[in-house]
Amino acid sequence: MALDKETFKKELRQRLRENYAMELEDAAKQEIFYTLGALVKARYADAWGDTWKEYVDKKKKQVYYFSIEFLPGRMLKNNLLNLGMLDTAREALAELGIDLDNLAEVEKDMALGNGGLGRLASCFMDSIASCGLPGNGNGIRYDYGLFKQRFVDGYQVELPDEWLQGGNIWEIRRESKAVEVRVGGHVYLADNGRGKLKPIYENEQILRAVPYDTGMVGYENNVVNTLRLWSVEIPASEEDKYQSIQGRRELEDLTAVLYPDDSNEQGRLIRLTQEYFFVSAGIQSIIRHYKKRIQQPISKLSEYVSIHINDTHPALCVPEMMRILIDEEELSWEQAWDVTVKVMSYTNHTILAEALEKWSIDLMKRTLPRMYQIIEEIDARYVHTMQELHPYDLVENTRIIRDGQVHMAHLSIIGSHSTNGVAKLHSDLLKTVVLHDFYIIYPDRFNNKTNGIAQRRWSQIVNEPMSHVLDEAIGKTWRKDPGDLKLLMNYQSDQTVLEKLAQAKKMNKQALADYILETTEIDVSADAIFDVQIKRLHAYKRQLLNLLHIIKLYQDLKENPDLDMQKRVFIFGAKAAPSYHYAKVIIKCINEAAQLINNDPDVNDQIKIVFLPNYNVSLAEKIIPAADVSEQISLASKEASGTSNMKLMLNGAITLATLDGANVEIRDAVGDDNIYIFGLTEKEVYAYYENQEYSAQRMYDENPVIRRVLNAFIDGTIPNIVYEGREIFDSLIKYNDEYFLLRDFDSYVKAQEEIDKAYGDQTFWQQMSLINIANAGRFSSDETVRRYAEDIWKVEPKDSFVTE
Ligand code: 26V
Repeated sequence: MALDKETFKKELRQRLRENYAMELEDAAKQEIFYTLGALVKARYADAWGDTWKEYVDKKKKQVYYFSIEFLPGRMLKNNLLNLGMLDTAREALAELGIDLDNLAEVEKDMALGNGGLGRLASCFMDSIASCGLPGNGNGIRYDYGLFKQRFVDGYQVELPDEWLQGGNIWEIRRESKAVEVRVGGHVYLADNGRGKLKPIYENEQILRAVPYDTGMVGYENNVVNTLRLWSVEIPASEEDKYQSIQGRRELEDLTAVLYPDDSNEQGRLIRLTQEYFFVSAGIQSIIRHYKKRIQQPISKLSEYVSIHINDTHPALCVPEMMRILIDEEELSWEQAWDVTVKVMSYTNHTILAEALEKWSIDLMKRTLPRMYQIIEEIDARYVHTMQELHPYDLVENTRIIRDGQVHMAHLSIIGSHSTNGVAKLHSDLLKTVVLHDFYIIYPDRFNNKTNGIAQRRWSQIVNEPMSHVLDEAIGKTWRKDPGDLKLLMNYQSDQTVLEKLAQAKKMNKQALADYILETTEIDVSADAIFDVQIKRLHAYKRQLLNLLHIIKLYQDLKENPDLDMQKRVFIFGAKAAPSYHYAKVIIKCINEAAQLINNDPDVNDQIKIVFLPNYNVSLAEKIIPAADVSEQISLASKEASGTSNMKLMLNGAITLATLDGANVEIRDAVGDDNIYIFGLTEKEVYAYYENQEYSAQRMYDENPVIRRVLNAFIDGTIPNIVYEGREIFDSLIKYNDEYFLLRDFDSYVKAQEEIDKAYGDQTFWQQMSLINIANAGRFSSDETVRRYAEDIWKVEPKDSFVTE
C-alpha cells in the first residue's frame, strides 16, 4: 500500500515519541535514522511473513546461496526504493528540513566481504528477491567487517570496522532457530544396533549457532526473502566448560572477524572452522525446516531444495549433507550421494593458483574429524568408479585428496551437478585449461553464467541526475526492465539528450570533487577527465601499469609544460590484504607519486592523482557516477569477470580495457568504436607461458620510454620510496615482470592518447557515453539470476511474475 507524505511524517513523529520520548525538532540525526529504519522495516514485515508462508504452503523449491561473504553496503535507500517509498520519503523529509542523503550516511556499511565475490552475492540477493524467486542467503555474521583503511605517511594502516556499534536496525535475532555445531575431538564408528554404523564423538566441542535474519526486499513486488547470518555463542549446556575469560573469548572469536585476504590461501584453523560453522548451521536449519514444514521423504530433497556453493569456501556443504543424510537420516551411501549431487551446485570465481583452497589432511582431521572421514570415502569411491573409465593420470589429477591435502575445488566439482564460471572467457578457460581434466570427466556439468549487477542500486540510487535524464528521454520502464535502456540508442544524435547527460555527469563530478577536497585536501577540477581504477589491490589487476603511465605523462610534462593534453584526474580506490606486502608497496608508491605530481608547479594542474582511502560500497557509490574513464587493465586471462566494469559502463564511463573477463562481453555489447581495447590477448599470454621467451630486461634495454619511467622508481625522481621503488623495479626487471606490464605498456599508452584526443571532441565523447549506458542492460543481475534459476537451481518465480 502506497504511503503518502503526510502519513509518513505523522508516523515518523509518532515512532520518535514512542521510542525516544522525543519530538522531531529535538532529535539527533542518529535518532531519526533509527526511527526511519524501524518505520521501513515495519513496512515490509507483513510481506516478509507472507513470502515465507507462500513458499511453505506451496512447497516451492527454494535455493540457498551459501557464501562466506556478503557485501550489501548501506540498505536504507535500497529498501526505500524497492518498497516504492524513496520519493515520498525524500520529499516528506525535506519538508521537515531533513536531507535524506545526509541522513542515510548515518548507516554503517555492512561490509562482510572483501570485494567482487561478496558484492556479487549481495547483487544476487537483491535480484533474486526482485525477480520473485524463492531464494535465501546463508553466511556468517562477523562482529567486525573488512578493515577500515587509512593512509599514514603514504602507507596503508588497518583499523577495525566496528559496524555493529550502535546496533543494526535491519537484523532480527532468531533465538528459537539456533542449532548446535560440533567440531574437534575424535570420532569412531560403532554399530548402531540396526546393522548400520554410527559415529561416536569424543571430546568434541559444541558451538551454538544463532541466526540473525535480514529481509531482502524485492523491487515493488511484495517479495521479501531472507539473508541468514550465523553468530557463535556458548551453549547453555557447556557454560561450565567456559569459565575462563580466555576460553570464552577463543570460542567467541570464531565469528569475530572476516578474513581480509582474498589473494592467498593460508590454511588457517580458525578459517576452516568458520567455513564448517556456517555450512553446518545452514544445512541443519534447511533439513529441520524440510522435515517440519515440507514433510516429504528425505530422498526427495532435491525437488524442494537447491544449495549453491559460492566459491569453494562453503565446499563442506557436500560432506556435511552426506553426514546428515547418512548419520542422522540413515540413508545408504548411494542414496545420500545421489541426493547431495542433485542438490549442490558450484561457482568458480578465480583461476589464480595461489587462491585455490586446499587444506592439509592433518588440520582437517584434527578440526573436523567426521568431515574428513566422509571426504576420504568420497575420494575413495571417486577413484574406484573413475579408474574403470579413465586413464590413471586423469583420475590422480582430479581426486580430492592429493599430496597430503584436501582440494576444495575438486570436492565442489565432484560433489555437485553444476560448475560455472562467471564470464564467457573465464568459463572457457576453466574448460580448456584450469579444469580441463574435470571437463573430460564431466563435460555436462560445465556452464557459463556471466556476472551481473543490481542495476537499480547502481543507477537509480547512486545516480539520480542521470536517472532523471533517462526518464525524460525514454520514459520510466528502464527502471524495472533494464533492457529498455536500449531505447536510448534512438537519441545518439539528439543534442539535447547528449547535453543533459553531460550536465548530469558534470554534477556528479562536482560532487566527487567536493568530497575529494574535503577528505584529501586535493583540489581537482570537474572539467578534467576523471579516470578511475577501483578494485582490490592485486598485482594481476595492474594498478602499477596505471602508475607507470602517469609517470610517463609527468615526465613528458616536465620536459614540455605546454604539452597539448586534456586535464586528467587519476582516481584510485583499493585496499590491500594486510599480509600482501607487494600490494602495500604499490599503494605507497602511488601515494608518493601523488605527493610529487600534485604539488609540482611545472605540472600546472594538468594531471592529479587522488588515492581515496577506505574504498568500500559507499565510496564506490560516490565515485562511479562521476567517472569518465573506467580502467579494466588486468592481464588477459587473470580477471574472472569483474563487476565494477559493468557499474562504470552503466554510468556512462568509457572502458579502457584488456580483453579479459567480462570486458570481452562489454566490447561485444558496445562495439569496437565505443571502448578502448589494448594489450595482449589471453592466447598471447599463454603463448608466452609456453615458449618462455618473455624478457623484461630486453624491453628495458631497448625502450627508452620504459627505461626512463622505471628509473624514476630508483633514481630519486619519486621521493620517499627508497626501498619500495627498488622492490617495484626488481619485480619488473630482476623477476621478469610476472604480469607482463612492460609488454602491454606501449599499447596502453597509445590507447590513453586516443582517449585524450576523443575527450577533446565532446559530442563524440558524449555519444560513446550514451551508447555505453544504452547497452548496459544486458549486465543486469536480474538476468543472471534468472539464468541460474532456470539452468541450475530449477526454481521458479512467484506465480504473479510468470503471468506478468
Ligand atoms: C579468495 C580467497 C582465497 C584464499 C582464502 C581467502 C579468500 C577469500 C576470498 C576469495 C575470493 C577471491 C575471489 C574473488 O573475489 N573473485 C572475484 O569474483 C568476482 C565475482 O565473480 C569477479 O568479478 C572477479 O573477477 C573475481 O576476481
